[in-house]
Amino acid sequence: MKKTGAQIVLQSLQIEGVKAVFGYPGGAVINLYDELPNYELKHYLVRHEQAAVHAADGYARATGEVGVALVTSGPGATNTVTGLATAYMDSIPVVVFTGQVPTALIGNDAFQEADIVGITRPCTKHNYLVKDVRELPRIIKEAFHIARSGRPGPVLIDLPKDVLVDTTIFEYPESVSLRGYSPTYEGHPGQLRKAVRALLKAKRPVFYVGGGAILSNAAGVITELAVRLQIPVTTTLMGLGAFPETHALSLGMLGMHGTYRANMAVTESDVLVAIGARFDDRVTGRIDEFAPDAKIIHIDIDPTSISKNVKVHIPIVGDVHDVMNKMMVAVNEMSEEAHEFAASHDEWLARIAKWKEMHKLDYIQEEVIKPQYVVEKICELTRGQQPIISTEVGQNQMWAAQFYEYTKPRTWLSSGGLGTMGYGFPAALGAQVAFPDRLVIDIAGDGSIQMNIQELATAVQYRLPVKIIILNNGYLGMVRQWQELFFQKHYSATEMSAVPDFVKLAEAYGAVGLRATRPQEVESTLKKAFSINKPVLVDFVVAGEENVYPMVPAGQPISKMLLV
Ligand SMILES: Cc1ncc(C[n+]2csc(CCOP(=O)(O)OP(=O)(O)O)c2C)c(N)n1
Repeated sequence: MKKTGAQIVLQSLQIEGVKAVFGYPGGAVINLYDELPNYELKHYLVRHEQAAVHAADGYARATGEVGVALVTSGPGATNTVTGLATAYMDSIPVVVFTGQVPTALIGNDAFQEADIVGITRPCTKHNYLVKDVRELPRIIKEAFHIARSGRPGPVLIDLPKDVLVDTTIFEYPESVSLRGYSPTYEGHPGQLRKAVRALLKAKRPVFYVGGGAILSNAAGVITELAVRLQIPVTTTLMGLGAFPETHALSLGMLGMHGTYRANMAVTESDVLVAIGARFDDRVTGRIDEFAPDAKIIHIDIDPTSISKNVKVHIPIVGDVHDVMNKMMVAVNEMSEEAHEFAASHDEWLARIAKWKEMHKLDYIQEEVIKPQYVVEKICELTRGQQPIISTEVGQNQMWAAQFYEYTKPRTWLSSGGLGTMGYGFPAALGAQVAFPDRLVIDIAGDGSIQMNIQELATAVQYRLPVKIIILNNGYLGMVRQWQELFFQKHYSATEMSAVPDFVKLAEAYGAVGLRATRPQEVESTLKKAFSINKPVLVDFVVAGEENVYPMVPAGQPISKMLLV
Protein backbone atom coordinates (compact mmCIF):
# COMPACT_ATOMS: atom_id res chain seq x y z
CA MET A 1 0.00 0.00 0.00
CA LYS A 2 1.19 3.48 -0.80
CA LYS A 3 1.90 6.01 1.90
CA THR A 4 1.96 9.78 1.87
CA GLY A 5 5.15 11.72 2.48
CA ALA A 6 3.77 12.75 5.86
CA GLN A 7 3.15 9.11 6.82
CA ILE A 8 6.61 8.16 5.61
CA VAL A 9 8.27 10.79 7.77
CA LEU A 10 6.46 9.61 10.86
CA GLN A 11 6.90 5.93 10.19
CA SER A 12 10.62 6.47 9.58
CA LEU A 13 10.94 8.27 12.89
CA GLN A 14 9.32 5.32 14.60
CA ILE A 15 11.77 2.95 12.91
CA GLU A 16 14.66 5.15 14.04
CA GLY A 17 13.44 4.68 17.60
CA VAL A 18 12.44 8.31 18.10
CA LYS A 19 10.14 8.76 21.05
CA ALA A 20 9.91 12.51 21.43
CA VAL A 21 9.52 15.27 18.86
CA PHE A 22 9.68 18.95 19.78
CA GLY A 23 7.80 21.16 17.38
CA TYR A 24 5.51 23.90 16.25
CA PRO A 25 2.95 23.55 13.45
CA GLY A 26 2.10 25.72 10.45
CA GLY A 27 0.52 25.55 7.03
CA ALA A 28 3.42 23.85 5.29
CA VAL A 29 3.47 20.93 7.74
CA ILE A 30 -0.20 20.69 8.52
CA ASN A 31 -0.48 17.32 6.78
CA LEU A 32 2.25 15.97 8.99
CA TYR A 33 0.53 17.25 12.10
CA ASP A 34 -2.70 15.75 10.87
CA GLU A 35 -1.10 12.29 10.84
CA LEU A 36 0.88 12.68 14.04
CA PRO A 37 -1.71 11.24 16.47
CA ASN A 38 -1.66 7.95 14.52
CA TYR A 39 1.95 7.23 15.48
CA GLU A 40 3.69 6.27 18.66
CA LEU A 41 5.57 9.50 18.93
CA LYS A 42 5.06 12.01 21.67
CA HIS A 43 4.98 15.54 20.33
CA TYR A 44 5.82 18.46 22.58
CA LEU A 45 4.41 21.77 21.46
CA VAL A 46 6.95 24.42 22.41
CA ARG A 47 6.28 28.16 22.29
CA HIS A 48 9.12 29.18 19.97
CA GLU A 49 10.93 27.15 17.32
CA GLN A 50 14.35 28.05 18.73
CA ALA A 51 13.28 26.25 21.88
CA ALA A 52 12.23 23.18 19.88
CA VAL A 53 15.78 22.74 18.63
CA HIS A 54 17.35 23.44 22.02
CA ALA A 55 14.97 20.93 23.60
CA ALA A 56 15.92 18.33 20.99
CA ASP A 57 19.56 19.19 21.67
CA GLY A 58 19.13 18.85 25.45
CA TYR A 59 17.41 15.52 24.91
CA ALA A 60 20.36 14.40 22.76
CA ARG A 61 23.03 15.55 25.22
CA ALA A 62 21.29 13.89 28.16
CA THR A 63 20.58 10.58 26.43
CA GLY A 64 23.20 10.17 23.69
CA GLU A 65 20.38 9.62 21.19
CA VAL A 66 19.38 11.81 18.25
CA GLY A 67 17.05 14.68 19.18
CA VAL A 68 14.27 15.61 16.76
CA ALA A 69 12.49 18.88 16.01
CA LEU A 70 9.71 19.68 13.56
CA VAL A 71 8.71 23.17 12.41
CA THR A 72 6.94 24.90 9.58
CA SER A 73 8.37 26.87 6.63
CA GLY A 74 9.55 30.49 6.50
CA PRO A 75 9.72 32.04 9.98
CA GLY A 76 9.34 28.63 11.61
CA ALA A 77 12.40 27.45 9.76
CA THR A 78 14.49 30.59 10.28
CA ASN A 79 13.72 30.48 13.99
CA THR A 80 15.68 27.22 14.18
CA VAL A 81 18.96 28.75 13.04
CA THR A 82 20.30 29.58 16.51
CA GLY A 83 19.43 26.11 17.74
CA LEU A 84 21.16 24.52 14.77
CA ALA A 85 24.27 26.66 15.17
CA THR A 86 24.36 25.83 18.89
CA ALA A 87 24.18 22.10 18.18
CA TYR A 88 26.68 22.41 15.36
CA MET A 89 29.31 24.15 17.46
CA ASP A 90 29.00 21.53 20.21
CA SER A 91 28.72 18.52 17.83
CA ILE A 92 25.26 17.45 19.03
CA PRO A 93 23.21 14.98 16.97
CA VAL A 94 19.83 16.45 16.08
CA VAL A 95 17.59 16.10 13.05
CA VAL A 96 15.39 19.08 12.27
CA PHE A 97 12.46 18.83 9.85
CA THR A 98 11.28 22.07 8.30
CA GLY A 99 8.24 22.63 6.14
CA GLN A 100 8.69 24.22 2.72
CA VAL A 101 6.38 25.73 0.13
CA PRO A 102 5.33 23.36 -2.68
CA THR A 103 8.17 22.50 -5.05
CA ALA A 104 6.51 24.39 -7.92
CA LEU A 105 6.62 27.62 -5.89
CA ILE A 106 10.21 27.37 -4.63
CA GLY A 107 12.15 30.42 -5.75
CA ASN A 108 9.00 32.48 -6.36
CA ASP A 109 9.03 34.37 -3.05
CA ALA A 110 5.95 32.42 -2.13
CA PHE A 111 4.16 33.08 1.15
CA GLN A 112 6.36 31.86 4.03
CA GLU A 113 9.16 30.75 1.78
CA ALA A 114 12.73 30.84 3.09
CA ASP A 115 15.75 29.17 1.54
CA ILE A 116 16.47 27.31 4.75
CA VAL A 117 18.87 24.90 3.09
CA GLY A 118 20.94 27.85 1.88
CA ILE A 119 20.66 29.67 5.19
CA THR A 120 21.70 26.71 7.31
CA ARG A 121 24.43 25.26 5.14
CA PRO A 122 27.23 26.69 7.32
CA CYS A 123 25.63 25.59 10.59
CA THR A 124 24.50 22.05 9.82
CA LYS A 125 26.60 18.96 9.33
CA HIS A 126 24.45 18.27 6.29
CA ASN A 127 21.10 19.38 4.94
CA TYR A 128 18.56 18.25 2.35
CA LEU A 129 15.75 19.65 0.28
CA VAL A 130 13.48 16.71 -0.59
CA LYS A 131 12.23 17.12 -4.13
CA ASP A 132 10.48 13.79 -4.63
CA VAL A 133 8.57 11.67 -2.16
CA ARG A 134 10.45 8.58 -3.37
CA GLU A 135 13.69 10.03 -1.96
CA LEU A 136 12.25 10.53 1.47
CA PRO A 137 13.08 7.20 3.17
CA ARG A 138 16.69 7.24 1.94
CA ILE A 139 17.18 10.85 3.02
CA ILE A 140 15.78 10.27 6.50
CA LYS A 141 17.94 7.17 6.94
CA GLU A 142 21.00 9.12 5.83
CA ALA A 143 20.15 12.09 8.02
CA PHE A 144 20.05 10.00 11.19
CA HIS A 145 23.23 8.23 10.21
CA ILE A 146 25.08 11.48 9.51
CA ALA A 147 23.78 13.14 12.68
CA ARG A 148 24.99 10.38 14.99
CA SER A 149 28.11 9.01 13.28
CA GLY A 150 31.66 10.35 13.17
CA ARG A 151 31.74 13.78 14.72
CA PRO A 152 28.03 14.18 15.46
CA GLY A 153 26.05 17.22 14.41
CA PRO A 154 22.73 18.66 13.30
CA VAL A 155 21.10 17.66 10.03
CA LEU A 156 18.18 19.52 8.45
CA ILE A 157 15.54 18.07 6.12
CA ASP A 158 13.39 20.56 4.23
CA LEU A 159 10.00 19.11 3.26
CA PRO A 160 7.97 20.83 0.52
CA LYS A 161 4.25 20.63 1.12
CA ASP A 162 3.52 18.62 -2.02
CA VAL A 163 6.16 16.03 -1.07
CA LEU A 164 4.26 15.47 2.18
CA VAL A 165 1.06 14.91 0.21
CA ASP A 166 2.46 12.78 -2.62
CA THR A 167 2.42 9.02 -2.20
CA THR A 168 4.78 6.15 -2.87
CA ILE A 169 5.46 2.60 -1.72
CA PHE A 170 7.29 2.82 1.58
CA GLU A 171 10.48 0.88 2.05
CA TYR A 172 12.93 2.00 4.67
CA PRO A 173 16.52 1.26 3.63
CA GLU A 174 18.52 -1.16 5.77
CA SER A 175 21.81 0.58 5.30
CA VAL A 176 23.40 3.79 4.15
CA SER A 177 25.96 4.21 1.46
CA LEU A 178 27.44 7.65 1.18
CA ARG A 179 30.29 8.31 -1.12
CA GLY A 180 33.04 10.38 0.48
CA TYR A 181 31.72 9.97 4.01
CA SER A 182 33.36 7.29 6.09
CA PRO A 183 34.56 8.46 9.48
CA THR A 184 37.63 6.78 10.92
CA TYR A 185 36.83 5.07 14.21
CA GLU A 186 39.96 3.09 14.90
CA GLY A 187 43.10 4.94 15.82
CA HIS A 188 46.22 4.15 13.81
CA PRO A 189 48.14 1.44 15.72
CA GLY A 190 51.55 2.99 14.98
CA GLN A 191 50.47 6.39 16.24
CA LEU A 192 48.91 4.77 19.25
CA ARG A 193 52.15 3.01 20.17
CA LYS A 194 54.06 6.24 19.71
CA ALA A 195 51.62 8.05 21.96
CA VAL A 196 51.80 5.45 24.73
CA ARG A 197 55.63 5.48 24.62
CA ALA A 198 55.70 9.27 24.82
CA LEU A 199 53.16 9.26 27.63
CA LEU A 200 55.04 6.72 29.74
CA LYS A 201 58.17 8.88 29.52
CA ALA A 202 56.41 11.98 30.83
CA LYS A 203 57.37 13.60 34.08
CA ARG A 204 54.54 16.10 34.11
CA PRO A 205 51.63 14.50 32.25
CA VAL A 206 48.15 16.00 31.98
CA PHE A 207 44.93 14.74 30.39
CA TYR A 208 42.92 17.54 28.80
CA VAL A 209 39.44 16.15 28.17
CA GLY A 210 36.75 17.74 26.02
CA GLY A 211 33.18 17.19 24.89
CA GLY A 212 34.23 14.46 22.46
CA ALA A 213 34.86 12.22 25.46
CA ILE A 214 31.24 12.61 26.53
CA LEU A 215 29.91 12.17 23.00
CA SER A 216 31.75 8.91 22.52
CA ASN A 217 30.85 7.60 25.99
CA ALA A 218 34.51 7.35 26.94
CA ALA A 219 34.35 8.75 30.47
CA GLY A 220 34.72 5.33 32.07
CA VAL A 221 37.87 4.27 30.29
CA ILE A 222 39.45 7.73 30.60
CA THR A 223 38.88 7.65 34.33
CA GLU A 224 40.27 4.15 34.61
CA LEU A 225 43.40 5.03 32.66
CA ALA A 226 44.01 8.28 34.52
CA VAL A 227 43.71 6.55 37.87
CA ARG A 228 45.85 3.60 36.78
CA LEU A 229 48.63 5.90 35.57
CA GLN A 230 48.05 8.62 38.17
CA ILE A 231 47.58 11.32 35.57
CA PRO A 232 45.88 14.54 36.60
CA VAL A 233 42.83 15.42 34.51
CA THR A 234 41.42 18.76 33.48
CA THR A 235 38.22 19.06 31.48
CA THR A 236 36.94 21.78 29.23
CA LEU A 237 33.52 23.31 29.77
CA MET A 238 32.15 20.72 27.35
CA GLY A 239 33.99 17.90 29.08
CA LEU A 240 32.53 18.46 32.56
CA GLY A 241 31.43 15.14 33.97
CA ALA A 242 33.89 13.07 31.94
CA PHE A 243 36.07 12.68 35.04
CA PRO A 244 34.75 12.80 38.61
CA GLU A 245 35.61 16.18 40.04
CA THR A 246 35.56 14.72 43.51
CA HIS A 247 38.65 12.64 42.64
CA ALA A 248 42.05 13.76 43.89
CA LEU A 249 43.40 13.72 40.33
CA SER A 250 40.78 16.19 39.12
CA LEU A 251 42.14 19.60 38.25
CA GLY A 252 38.72 21.03 37.49
CA MET A 253 38.10 23.09 34.38
CA LEU A 254 40.80 24.91 32.45
CA GLY A 255 40.80 28.02 30.29
CA MET A 256 39.49 31.56 30.65
CA HIS A 257 37.62 30.82 33.88
CA GLY A 258 39.46 27.64 34.73
CA THR A 259 41.09 26.80 38.04
CA TYR A 260 44.54 28.07 38.89
CA ARG A 261 45.87 24.53 39.20
CA ALA A 262 44.45 23.40 35.86
CA ASN A 263 45.89 26.34 33.96
CA MET A 264 49.27 26.04 35.67
CA ALA A 265 49.42 22.26 35.21
CA VAL A 266 48.70 22.56 31.49
CA THR A 267 51.22 25.37 31.11
CA GLU A 268 53.96 23.34 32.81
CA SER A 269 53.06 19.92 31.46
CA ASP A 270 55.60 17.98 29.40
CA VAL A 271 53.07 15.62 27.80
CA LEU A 272 49.55 16.88 27.21
CA VAL A 273 46.99 14.38 25.98
CA ALA A 274 44.05 16.19 24.38
CA ILE A 275 41.14 13.77 24.38
CA GLY A 276 38.14 14.79 22.29
CA ALA A 277 39.00 18.45 22.82
CA ARG A 278 39.60 21.00 20.11
CA PHE A 279 41.87 23.73 21.55
CA ASP A 280 39.16 26.38 21.56
CA ASP A 281 40.45 29.91 22.16
CA ARG A 282 38.55 30.04 25.48
CA VAL A 283 40.79 27.14 26.54
CA THR A 284 44.17 28.04 25.07
CA GLY A 285 44.35 31.78 25.69
CA ARG A 286 47.38 33.11 23.87
CA ILE A 287 48.40 30.23 21.65
CA ASP A 288 52.18 30.64 21.55
CA GLU A 289 52.32 30.28 25.33
CA PHE A 290 49.90 27.36 25.56
CA ALA A 291 51.64 24.31 27.03
CA PRO A 292 54.94 25.55 25.59
CA ASP A 293 57.06 22.61 26.80
CA ALA A 294 54.60 19.84 26.09
CA LYS A 295 54.61 17.12 23.56
CA ILE A 296 50.98 17.23 22.47
CA ILE A 297 49.03 14.06 21.72
CA HIS A 298 45.63 14.76 20.17
CA ILE A 299 42.90 12.14 19.94
CA ASP A 300 39.94 13.25 17.84
CA ILE A 301 37.41 11.73 15.45
CA ASP A 302 37.56 14.78 13.22
CA PRO A 303 40.78 14.94 11.18
CA THR A 304 40.15 18.59 10.32
CA SER A 305 40.49 19.61 13.95
CA ILE A 306 44.02 18.22 14.21
CA SER A 307 46.63 21.00 14.32
CA LYS A 308 43.94 23.53 13.46
CA ASN A 309 44.66 25.85 16.37
CA VAL A 310 47.69 24.35 18.11
CA LYS A 311 50.44 22.29 16.52
CA VAL A 312 50.07 18.65 17.53
CA HIS A 313 53.03 16.26 17.78
CA ILE A 314 51.22 12.93 17.82
CA PRO A 315 47.75 12.97 16.24
CA ILE A 316 45.43 9.98 16.53
CA VAL A 317 42.31 10.20 14.41
CA GLY A 318 39.61 7.93 15.74
CA ASP A 319 36.75 7.48 18.13
CA VAL A 320 37.88 8.54 21.58
CA HIS A 321 36.30 5.51 23.22
CA ASP A 322 38.00 3.10 20.84
CA VAL A 323 41.39 4.81 21.09
CA MET A 324 41.33 5.03 24.88
CA ASN A 325 40.37 1.37 25.11
CA LYS A 326 43.33 0.46 22.96
CA MET A 327 45.58 2.68 24.98
CA MET A 328 44.44 0.78 28.05
CA VAL A 329 45.33 -2.52 26.37
CA ALA A 330 48.78 -1.17 25.43
CA VAL A 331 49.35 0.05 28.96
CA ASN A 332 48.33 -3.34 30.33
CA GLU A 333 50.85 -4.99 28.03
CA MET A 334 53.56 -2.71 29.38
CA SER A 335 52.49 -3.20 32.96
CA GLU A 336 55.96 -2.87 34.48
CA GLU A 337 56.68 0.45 32.76
CA ALA A 338 53.17 1.60 33.56
CA HIS A 339 53.63 0.75 37.21
CA GLU A 340 56.93 2.60 37.40
CA PHE A 341 55.45 5.52 35.53
CA ALA A 342 52.47 5.77 37.88
CA ALA A 343 54.81 5.90 40.85
CA SER A 344 57.24 8.32 39.25
CA HIS A 345 55.44 11.63 39.38
CA ASP A 346 54.59 12.17 43.03
CA GLU A 347 56.49 15.40 42.86
CA TRP A 348 54.28 16.63 40.03
CA LEU A 349 51.14 15.71 41.94
CA ALA A 350 52.48 17.39 45.06
CA ARG A 351 53.10 20.57 43.10
CA ILE A 352 49.57 20.49 41.77
CA ALA A 353 48.25 19.95 45.28
CA LYS A 354 50.17 23.02 46.37
CA TRP A 355 48.66 25.07 43.56
CA LYS A 356 45.26 23.93 44.73
CA GLU A 357 46.05 25.00 48.26
CA MET A 358 47.33 28.40 47.07
CA HIS A 359 44.30 29.32 44.99
CA LYS A 360 41.09 27.49 45.63
CA LEU A 361 37.94 28.52 43.84
CA ASP A 362 36.61 30.92 46.38
CA TYR A 363 34.46 33.94 47.10
CA ILE A 364 33.79 36.28 49.97
CA GLN A 365 30.62 35.70 51.97
CA GLU A 366 28.67 38.85 52.63
CA GLU A 367 25.26 39.91 53.82
CA VAL A 368 23.88 39.59 50.31
CA ILE A 369 23.49 36.26 48.54
CA LYS A 370 26.59 35.31 46.59
CA PRO A 371 25.81 33.45 43.37
CA GLN A 372 28.63 31.01 44.00
CA TYR A 373 27.04 30.14 47.32
CA VAL A 374 23.78 29.24 45.61
CA VAL A 375 25.58 26.86 43.24
CA GLU A 376 27.57 25.37 46.12
CA LYS A 377 24.34 24.75 48.04
CA ILE A 378 22.72 23.12 45.00
CA CYS A 379 25.73 20.82 44.83
CA GLU A 380 25.55 20.00 48.51
CA LEU A 381 21.80 19.33 48.50
CA THR A 382 21.82 17.12 45.41
CA ARG A 383 24.96 15.11 46.10
CA GLY A 384 24.46 11.51 45.07
CA GLN A 385 21.29 12.30 43.14
CA GLN A 386 22.98 12.93 39.77
CA PRO A 387 20.73 15.78 38.73
CA ILE A 388 21.02 17.10 35.21
CA ILE A 389 22.21 20.69 35.26
CA SER A 390 21.74 22.98 32.31
CA THR A 391 22.82 26.59 32.12
CA GLU A 392 22.21 29.75 30.26
CA VAL A 393 25.22 31.81 29.22
CA GLY A 394 27.29 34.32 31.14
CA GLN A 395 28.45 34.42 34.72
CA ASN A 396 25.71 31.97 35.72
CA GLN A 397 27.22 29.42 33.36
CA MET A 398 30.73 29.88 34.71
CA TRP A 399 29.66 29.65 38.34
CA ALA A 400 27.61 26.57 37.52
CA ALA A 401 30.75 25.10 35.92
CA GLN A 402 33.06 26.06 38.77
CA PHE A 403 31.06 25.47 41.92
CA TYR A 404 29.15 22.30 41.13
CA GLU A 405 31.17 19.08 41.25
CA TYR A 406 30.21 16.99 38.23
CA THR A 407 30.94 13.32 38.58
CA LYS A 408 29.08 11.70 35.70
CA PRO A 409 28.85 12.36 31.97
CA ARG A 410 25.64 13.72 30.45
CA THR A 411 24.70 15.56 33.62
CA TRP A 412 25.87 18.94 32.30
CA LEU A 413 24.16 20.68 29.39
CA SER A 414 25.59 24.01 28.33
CA SER A 415 26.15 25.91 25.12
CA GLY A 416 29.94 25.94 24.97
CA GLY A 417 30.81 26.71 21.38
CA LEU A 418 28.19 29.27 20.41
CA GLY A 419 27.47 30.56 23.91
CA THR A 420 23.74 30.82 23.36
CA MET A 421 21.73 32.76 25.91
CA GLY A 422 18.30 31.15 26.11
CA TYR A 423 19.68 27.65 25.64
CA GLY A 424 19.44 26.31 29.16
CA PHE A 425 15.74 26.27 29.89
CA PRO A 426 14.50 24.57 26.72
CA ALA A 427 17.47 22.16 26.89
CA ALA A 428 16.41 21.32 30.44
CA LEU A 429 12.91 20.58 29.16
CA GLY A 430 14.36 18.19 26.61
CA ALA A 431 16.35 16.42 29.32
CA GLN A 432 13.31 16.22 31.57
CA VAL A 433 11.29 14.64 28.76
CA ALA A 434 14.00 11.99 28.46
CA PHE A 435 14.26 11.47 32.22
CA PRO A 436 10.91 12.29 33.81
CA ASP A 437 12.02 11.08 37.24
CA ARG A 438 15.32 12.91 37.52
CA LEU A 439 15.95 16.29 39.00
CA VAL A 440 16.68 18.75 36.17
CA ILE A 441 17.92 22.21 37.05
CA ASP A 442 18.51 25.20 34.80
CA ILE A 443 20.96 27.67 36.31
CA ALA A 444 20.17 31.01 34.70
CA GLY A 445 20.89 34.72 34.62
CA ASP A 446 18.12 37.31 34.72
CA GLY A 447 19.07 38.29 31.18
CA SER A 448 19.26 34.87 29.55
CA ILE A 449 16.16 33.42 31.12
CA GLN A 450 14.13 36.12 29.41
CA MET A 451 15.28 34.84 26.05
CA ASN A 452 13.13 31.72 26.25
CA ILE A 453 10.97 32.32 29.31
CA GLN A 454 7.85 31.60 27.25
CA GLU A 455 8.71 27.89 27.57
CA LEU A 456 7.29 28.00 31.09
CA ALA A 457 4.02 27.33 29.29
CA THR A 458 5.51 24.19 27.73
CA ALA A 459 6.79 23.05 31.11
CA VAL A 460 3.37 23.53 32.67
CA GLN A 461 1.43 21.95 29.79
CA TYR A 462 3.49 18.75 29.83
CA ARG A 463 4.14 18.70 33.60
CA LEU A 464 7.89 18.90 33.21
CA PRO A 465 9.04 19.74 36.73
CA VAL A 466 12.23 21.59 35.73
CA LYS A 467 13.72 23.89 38.36
CA ILE A 468 14.90 27.27 37.11
CA ILE A 469 17.38 28.90 39.43
CA ILE A 470 17.86 32.54 38.47
CA LEU A 471 21.00 34.21 39.78
CA ASN A 472 19.44 37.63 39.51
CA ASN A 473 22.16 40.29 39.58
CA GLY A 474 20.25 42.98 37.71
CA TYR A 475 22.85 43.04 34.97
CA LEU A 476 23.95 41.25 31.86
CA GLY A 477 26.62 40.20 34.29
CA MET A 478 29.33 38.76 32.13
CA VAL A 479 29.37 41.75 29.81
CA ARG A 480 29.24 44.08 32.81
CA GLN A 481 32.28 42.23 34.24
CA TRP A 482 34.26 42.95 31.08
CA GLN A 483 33.13 46.57 31.16
CA GLU A 484 34.25 46.82 34.78
CA LEU A 485 37.64 45.27 34.20
CA PHE A 486 38.55 46.48 30.72
CA PHE A 487 36.32 49.48 29.96
CA GLN A 488 36.69 51.58 33.13
CA LYS A 489 33.32 50.59 34.52
CA HIS A 490 31.54 52.06 31.56
CA TYR A 491 28.36 50.09 32.00
CA SER A 492 26.82 50.58 28.60
CA ALA A 493 23.58 48.71 27.98
CA THR A 494 24.19 46.03 30.61
CA GLU A 495 21.90 47.22 33.38
CA MET A 496 18.54 45.52 33.43
CA SER A 497 16.54 48.09 35.29
CA ALA A 498 13.21 46.76 34.11
CA VAL A 499 12.77 43.07 34.76
CA PRO A 500 9.52 41.27 35.33
CA ASP A 501 8.56 40.11 38.77
CA PHE A 502 9.78 36.58 38.12
CA VAL A 503 7.67 35.07 40.88
CA LYS A 504 4.49 36.54 39.48
CA LEU A 505 5.55 35.63 35.97
CA ALA A 506 6.00 31.99 36.99
CA GLU A 507 2.60 32.06 38.66
CA ALA A 508 1.00 33.65 35.61
CA TYR A 509 2.14 30.65 33.60
CA GLY A 510 0.83 28.23 36.22
CA ALA A 511 4.26 27.34 37.59
CA VAL A 512 5.55 27.91 41.11
CA GLY A 513 7.58 31.04 41.84
CA LEU A 514 9.87 31.46 44.85
CA ARG A 515 12.23 34.23 45.87
CA ALA A 516 15.12 34.58 48.30
CA THR A 517 17.00 37.76 49.13
CA ARG A 518 19.20 36.75 52.09
CA PRO A 519 21.89 34.08 52.39
CA GLN A 520 20.02 32.49 55.31
CA GLU A 521 17.11 31.70 52.99
CA VAL A 522 19.07 29.98 50.24
CA GLU A 523 19.09 26.46 51.62
CA SER A 524 15.46 26.32 52.67
CA THR A 525 14.33 27.87 49.37
CA LEU A 526 16.27 25.32 47.36
CA LYS A 527 14.94 22.46 49.48
CA LYS A 528 11.42 23.71 48.93
CA ALA A 529 11.96 24.06 45.18
CA PHE A 530 13.38 20.55 44.89
CA SER A 531 10.52 19.07 46.89
CA ILE A 532 7.78 20.40 44.59
CA ASN A 533 6.89 18.12 41.72
CA LYS A 534 6.07 20.96 39.31
CA PRO A 535 8.01 23.50 37.30
CA VAL A 536 9.50 25.92 39.80
CA LEU A 537 11.28 29.20 39.17
CA VAL A 538 13.44 30.58 41.96
CA ASP A 539 14.51 34.19 41.87
CA PHE A 540 17.70 34.50 43.91
CA VAL A 541 18.48 38.18 44.30
CA VAL A 542 22.28 38.07 44.34
CA ALA A 543 25.18 40.52 44.66
CA GLY A 544 24.96 42.83 41.64
CA GLU A 545 28.63 43.30 40.87
CA GLU A 546 30.12 39.94 41.72
CA ASN A 547 32.77 38.75 39.26
CA VAL A 548 33.85 35.35 37.99
CA TYR A 549 37.42 34.49 38.97
CA PRO A 550 39.94 33.29 38.04
CA MET A 551 39.84 35.12 34.75
CA VAL A 552 42.35 35.10 31.94
CA PRO A 553 42.04 38.42 30.09
CA ALA A 554 41.50 37.94 26.37
CA GLY A 555 44.79 37.59 24.49
CA GLN A 556 46.79 36.58 27.57
CA PRO A 557 48.37 33.17 28.24
CA ILE A 558 46.33 30.99 30.58
CA SER A 559 49.04 31.14 33.23
CA LYS A 560 48.30 34.87 33.68
CA MET A 561 45.09 34.76 35.62
CA LEU A 562 43.34 37.51 37.51
CA LEU A 563 42.53 35.96 40.87
CA VAL A 564 39.88 36.94 43.43
C1 LIG B 1 21.93 35.24 22.28
C2 LIG B 1 23.06 35.95 22.92
N1 LIG B 1 23.12 37.30 22.89
C3 LIG B 1 24.14 37.94 23.48
C4 LIG B 1 25.15 37.26 24.08
C5 LIG B 1 26.32 37.99 24.72
N2 LIG B 1 26.36 37.76 26.16
C6 LIG B 1 27.17 36.85 26.72
S1 LIG B 1 27.00 36.75 28.36
C7 LIG B 1 25.86 37.96 28.39
C8 LIG B 1 25.23 38.40 29.68
C9 LIG B 1 24.31 37.41 30.22
O1 LIG B 1 23.55 38.00 31.23
P1 LIG B 1 22.66 37.16 32.20
O2 LIG B 1 21.87 36.18 31.47
O3 LIG B 1 21.90 38.08 33.09
O4 LIG B 1 23.71 36.31 33.02
P2 LIG B 1 24.89 36.73 34.03
O5 LIG B 1 26.12 36.92 33.21
O6 LIG B 1 24.46 37.97 34.73
O7 LIG B 1 24.98 35.56 34.91
C10 LIG B 1 25.63 38.44 27.10
C11 LIG B 1 24.70 39.53 26.76
C12 LIG B 1 25.06 35.85 24.08
N3 LIG B 1 26.01 35.07 24.62
N4 LIG B 1 24.01 35.23 23.50
